[in-house]
Amino acid sequence: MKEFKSGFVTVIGRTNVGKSSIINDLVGEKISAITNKPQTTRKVIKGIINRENSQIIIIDTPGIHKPKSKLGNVMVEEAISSIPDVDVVLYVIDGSNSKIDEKTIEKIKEAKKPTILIINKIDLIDAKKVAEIIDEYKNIYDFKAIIPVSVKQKKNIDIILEEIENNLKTGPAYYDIEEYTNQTLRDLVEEVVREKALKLLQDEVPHGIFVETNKMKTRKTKTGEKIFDIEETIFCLRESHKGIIIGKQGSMLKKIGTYARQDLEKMLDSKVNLKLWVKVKEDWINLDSFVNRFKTKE
Ligand SMILES: Nc1nc2c(ncn2[C@@H]2O[C@H](COP(=O)(O)OP(=O)(O)OP(=O)(O)O)[C@@H](O)[C@H]2O)c(=O)[nH]1
Ligand SMILES: [Mg+2]
Repeated sequence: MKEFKSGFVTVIGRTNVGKSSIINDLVGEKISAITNKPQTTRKVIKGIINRENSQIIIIDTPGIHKPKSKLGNVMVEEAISSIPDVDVVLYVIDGSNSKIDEKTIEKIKEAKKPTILIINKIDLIDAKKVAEIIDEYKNIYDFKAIIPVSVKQKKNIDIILEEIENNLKTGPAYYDIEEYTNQTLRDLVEEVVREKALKLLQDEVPHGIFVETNKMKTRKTKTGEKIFDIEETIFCLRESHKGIIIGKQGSMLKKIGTYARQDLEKMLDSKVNLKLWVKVKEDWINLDSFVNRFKTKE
């Protein structure tokens, strides 16, 4: 019998390269929000992948960017500081925008962890370009593997797991094999609402929101059907943003609610009665009391 392997893998890279898309695909469940806006992932989220001969705990991190707030500082710090704690690093770049990020490469070199380079979004480039990127990156670091992938076209995603497994050591399953994330149900619900708001809102509004669960209860309807009563508050930075989030006669909030409810009903396999509130919390992205919630370590 093959020895059972296990270990922790962090997924790092610039914002918007597709880290969360890759993780959701590998985990097979939606645990992390995906949007075309930068800085979608706010906090470290763990996904658990159970394979026949291994358990891989994969960590989604916020994208590396130039921080403009305390929240931004924490986000980048969380991504970088995940590296020393893991067994394998997945470094994701966007094939259509593959400029070398010296600072991150420097961190990877310092950490000396087995690192796999993922070139994502190869559906947007041709084979010649892929070969050029591989050549370029081969020369800057001794990656354990370089894997060109496309989440969109589901290309080469399974190779990622094989390469991770190749670089793991013998070890036990750390989590129950029924589990697929460390996120609580509340966290997952908040992430769904935040994703819909992020997708529907424009400009600076999305970056200033966060979502908090006020209530989550199940009950039986008169006909005996299970239903979740969920109330979430969307916090934003300014009164003007609040107006935008609510929209004309509540139209935007209604849209966010409708899309979120559809996803939640699938996720919870139940009817959902979702109520959304909007509140202003001025400059929370620079308040330690709020920003510290996004830290995983002291
Ligand atoms: N064309 C193309 N788009 C992709 C692919 N993978 C992801 N995307 C898109 O890229 C955008 C960003 O994806 P995310 O998974 O949110 O990226 P991220 O790296 O987690 O971003 P942050 O959380 O902000 O750091 C989304 O619009 C995805 O749909 C791919 O293989 N091809
Ligand atoms: Mg992300």
